[in-house]
Amino acid sequence: MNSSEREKIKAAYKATFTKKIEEVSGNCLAEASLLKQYQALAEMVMESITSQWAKTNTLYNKNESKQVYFFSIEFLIGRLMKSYLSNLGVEDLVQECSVEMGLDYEAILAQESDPGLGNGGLGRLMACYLDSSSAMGMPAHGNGIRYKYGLFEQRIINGEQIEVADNWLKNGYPFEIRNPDKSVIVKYYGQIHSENINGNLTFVHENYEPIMAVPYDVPIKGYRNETVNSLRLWSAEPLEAFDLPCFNQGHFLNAVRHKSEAEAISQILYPNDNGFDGKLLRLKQEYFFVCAGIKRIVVDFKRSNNNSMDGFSDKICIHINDTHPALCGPELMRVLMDEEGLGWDDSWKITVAALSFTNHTVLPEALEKWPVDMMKDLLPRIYMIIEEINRRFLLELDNEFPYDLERNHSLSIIRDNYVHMASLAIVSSHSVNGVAALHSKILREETFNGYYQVFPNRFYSVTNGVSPRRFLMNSNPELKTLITESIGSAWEHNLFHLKKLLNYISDPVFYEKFEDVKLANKIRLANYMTSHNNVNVDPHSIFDIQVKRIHEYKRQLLNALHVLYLYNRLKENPNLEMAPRTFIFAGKAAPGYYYAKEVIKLITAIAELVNADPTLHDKLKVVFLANFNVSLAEIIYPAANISEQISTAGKEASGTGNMKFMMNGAITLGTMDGANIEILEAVGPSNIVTFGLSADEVHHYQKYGGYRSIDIFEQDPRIQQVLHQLIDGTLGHGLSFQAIYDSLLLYNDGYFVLKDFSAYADAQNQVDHLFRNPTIWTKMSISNVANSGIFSSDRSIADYQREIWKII
Ligand code: NBG
Repeated sequence: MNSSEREKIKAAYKATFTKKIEEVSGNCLAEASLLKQYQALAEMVMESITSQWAKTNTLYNKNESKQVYFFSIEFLIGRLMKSYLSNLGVEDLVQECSVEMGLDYEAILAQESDPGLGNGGLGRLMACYLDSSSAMGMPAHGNGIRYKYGLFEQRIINGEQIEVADNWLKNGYPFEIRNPDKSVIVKYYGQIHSENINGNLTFVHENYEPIMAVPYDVPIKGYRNETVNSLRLWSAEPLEAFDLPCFNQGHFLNAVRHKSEAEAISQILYPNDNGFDGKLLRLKQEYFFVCAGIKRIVVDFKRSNNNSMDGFSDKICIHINDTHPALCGPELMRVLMDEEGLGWDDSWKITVAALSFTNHTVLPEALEKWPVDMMKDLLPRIYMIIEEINRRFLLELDNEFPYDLERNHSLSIIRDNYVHMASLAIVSSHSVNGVAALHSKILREETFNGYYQVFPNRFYSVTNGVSPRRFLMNSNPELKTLITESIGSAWEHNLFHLKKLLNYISDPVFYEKFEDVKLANKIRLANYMTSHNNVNVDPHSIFDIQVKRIHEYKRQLLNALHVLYLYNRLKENPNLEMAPRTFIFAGKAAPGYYYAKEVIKLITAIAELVNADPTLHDKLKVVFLANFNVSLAEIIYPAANISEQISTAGKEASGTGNMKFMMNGAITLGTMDGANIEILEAVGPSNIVTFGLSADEVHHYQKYGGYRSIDIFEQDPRIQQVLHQLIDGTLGHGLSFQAIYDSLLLYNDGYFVLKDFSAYADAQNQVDHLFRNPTIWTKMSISNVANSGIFSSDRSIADYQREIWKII
């Protein structure tokens, strides 16, 4: 495009935007608020996407290519405006025009609320997979719940986490289209009876409570291509908003009660990450989006397939993201048998061929199981089908492993009066995969070993990935420009091309520019910390960052104890030679997770102690950033020097923050856990710092004992000092962290914090030495960016396509 063409396009954009402002606000541009400016821009974006969306849908409706549906209880999509603009290829233009019109582009974008429709990695992974599928022109859609209130907003008040409801829809959401014509009725409770209709045994559901599932569709636009896939989020509504007879009889409250009971289903996201909350409402949610999603898929499929279900599993993949959508198995069976009139065997064949399952955790407390009575009562027909699936599965087991009653019982989907959702998902899917090599190995050898012996060919491994568009190009535009200037733009479509950066590893000019980019990003984060935390930090200090959900297994505690130890060393020797350090933490604790909240309190208490101490001469700073979410994450990753990935080995299925940090040039300081192991393989041992027990060692201790935390305590004066400080008032008058202290000593340190402490302190020392040699450090940092191609979610999607969905 030459410059006069560009000027013409800009003039047209400005005119349309001005007109749009009038339409959405009834005011002229000069008087329009930032919110109205954002809404006007959002409408323009939707207008330019919707025709491509319609075209994509028409193409898909012909059923020519196989389509994938991700069923997930979470989709942590983050703000979308920037992605849309950049995927449309108009971001520069809009930014330029905004400046020329005297508007504040960044402030306009900041009007968008961050849809908190997920807790953490599991939901964010889905968002990255949708982004990648569209970027690769692959038909894949999301199917989930449109929570009215997403994950709570976290405030830190007096050092403690306070939860505030996240009313993300308060100003409306411009990127969704409500499609009430595609609503589905979901049936709960009631009774089932069988009838002989035309010689066929038919199951009839009576006296059920109907709830209307109304879909809201969000377009997922591909990067600089024509593909627009859909994220379908279901909202619960009553069939009749108002019970008129009830109202007429004067029972006003009862007349609306039904409405709020129905809406409750999509009202809130359960705030547990890697944890299970066996509430009835959660089970209702799980069936809600499964039932509605499957119904629409079947209706759409049949419409373009001469009203027949033939070839369904050749064209449709239903992907079960963790166990929450495991009811997909029995629900698809129900539809095929009760609504489509197929027999059990045909239905089962289709079901297993259509379903695939990804497991995301091995923590026993996170594995879902529902009481039989609850399931039977709420979902009577589904429960019948689960029983039958199980009966047939046990028969097969009996044939294969006769007389092995104990083992066969342990594999039963229904056991000890619970329905085990992972078992259900494994038995009804043709594939089961873990999310990193180590995790998949643990699934095969431990967690699901019994199933692995029965279905050895069902097990796969696909290492997670993250969207390079969101987590590199859009969040670190300076680095993007530098990379493209150096190696051309092919990497934007194939992240493996980043390897070409290795040619610059000894180029001083590139070095300097690379360091400048990192510094600029650190200054941006430092400014954020000044304005939000009222703490001034030195942007030249090591930005050592741990951001993720707060969980015992992720061991923020290990990090915090080490900070306290470093503080003690500095107090003892103020001339201690060390590079200044800024320890940055962020992450939410589940509201009911007392211990995790204590850890937040501990970190903020340490921050108070350290930041206020002038004798440290700014060598040490500690900051806890409130309300970690996707938008904050986008500012944090580009500014990191150190990426803390210090979970107890064997517990973190993969981690994806580790990949986002790496892509932005942070050095991983990590245990041999999850995808850290593959990061080590990708960058080589000299570009990462690892430490601590291996998963095998942890497993061994857990199985056979032999670890006594008290022994470590008694032998290590550093640990003694730090642990005493937890309870002796050092951290604030009247503040005592007895629960943490007890967990480490009285309850024998279940996450091996003390066991790994010494190795961690050594690793931190190593980091300090490396950082003090800028040439080495920058080289390590460049290597990390250059070798991060494998962690693009485009690669993960390609793996899924090939291995699991068998899309050629
Ligand atoms: C999380 C794991 C992470 C993993 C993400 C995405 C759950 C249940 N699991 O390690 O803890 O990266 O899933 O796979 O949230």
